[in-house]
Amino acid sequence: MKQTCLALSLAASLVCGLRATAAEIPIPEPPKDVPLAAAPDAAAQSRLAWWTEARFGMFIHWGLYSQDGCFYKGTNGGSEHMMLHLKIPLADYARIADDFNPVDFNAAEWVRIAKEAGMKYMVLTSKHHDGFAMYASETNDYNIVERTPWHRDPVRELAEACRQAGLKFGVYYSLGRDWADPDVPTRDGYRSNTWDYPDESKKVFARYFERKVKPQITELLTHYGPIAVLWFDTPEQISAAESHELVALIHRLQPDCIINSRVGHGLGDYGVSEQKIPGGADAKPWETCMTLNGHWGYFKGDEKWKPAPTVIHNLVDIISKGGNYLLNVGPTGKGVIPAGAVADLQAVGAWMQVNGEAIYGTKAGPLKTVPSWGRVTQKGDNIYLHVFDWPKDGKLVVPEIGVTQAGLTAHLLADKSGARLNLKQDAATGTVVIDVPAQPLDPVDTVVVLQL
Ligand code: FHN
Repeated sequence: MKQTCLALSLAASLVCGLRATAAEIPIPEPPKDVPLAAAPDAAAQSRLAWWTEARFGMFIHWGLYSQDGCFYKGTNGGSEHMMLHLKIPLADYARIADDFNPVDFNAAEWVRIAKEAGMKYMVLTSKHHDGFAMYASETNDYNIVERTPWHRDPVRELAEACRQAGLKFGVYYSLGRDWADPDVPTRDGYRSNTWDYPDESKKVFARYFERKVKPQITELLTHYGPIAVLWFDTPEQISAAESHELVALIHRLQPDCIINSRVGHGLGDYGVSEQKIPGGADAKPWETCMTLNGHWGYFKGDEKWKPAPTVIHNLVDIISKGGNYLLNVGPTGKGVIPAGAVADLQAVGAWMQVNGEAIYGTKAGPLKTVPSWGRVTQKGDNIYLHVFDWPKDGKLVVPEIGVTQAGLTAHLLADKSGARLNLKQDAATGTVVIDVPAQPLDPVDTVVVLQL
């Protein structure tokens, strides 16, 4: 009797465990980011030159969790963390690979979508928290080439397609979370695989670091040509010495590869701001990474795409504060970027086609205050006034540009005639008032160029 009750209660808990509702499943919260310990030195600034010019990139979360939109056997897994949320045994989760066959994957198509959106770099998940390598890893066979019927290497194909299209290619790597390895502890086990490997006290990060992290970072940096970015995630229990060792390894293998701050312990070339845009500018380089809908990995049914105007305003806001924008798409298990995401990115690309000059290679504008009508970026002697809210009275007031000088000129970036706009500058305050047409050229963001 006792045995039967026990069996029934275990079965019930398993079924209940698998039946988590979407409401109970939290969207992954960002790790507590450690700010960069120091501003980039000359070598880092040199490495970052292309990245600062690029400003806008595509993040791609693609893995076994994409197979059925973060659902597992009909149960909502909530996100790319579905293995954790549903506590799917590794042996069962690995079987997703048996049917993972993205026959519609086309690297050139993904790169075309990114390029036409105005994106200049791409970062693909090479290994997410589930520990499954989305490339031909020699460290173990738990990878897309050996364990799926597809037998292809998307890191190789995307790296090549990016090179051919003139985009930079980088890889995301989950550093302190790996649910396929017995030696990856996290704080109180909160993001560990405690269902296959229940005893956190037995887990030794250094063994995982030697057995998997270093060999995989080495093969990513030696088998695929130039890797422009190593985008680490969730450093968790890595030690300072291991973070330093990892940075040294990367610089030894590919000195030009830039590293984000989630390599841990204040190291890295730039800081990460996940899903949020900081209030003010930051002297140190930083990047906002953001989902286009509500999920990183492809999530069945999430069609809540950020409208293109929102994406454009986010991009301009970020750059006006000196940051980069890494915008995420989650392709399906068949290797297709969802149509809603593509349509969004096409609309962003149309705006970038006309206004890219005011984005690429620009930095935070010279204004002391954020104008009520929009944002300001700068490149050399050009100040780009991004006007979101067009003035009703035909007068664009630019407060305190910090310089008062004769010879200031203004024109509409989208007006190919370059026709000058009348302007007046207050000698005392430096405030400039520009006479602008009754209607904006672009309802989302019309750019007025103020030339010093
Ligand atoms: O847990 C991950 C999450 O799945 C996703 O990869 C994001 C992307 O920055 N990083 C972690 C959450 O902060």
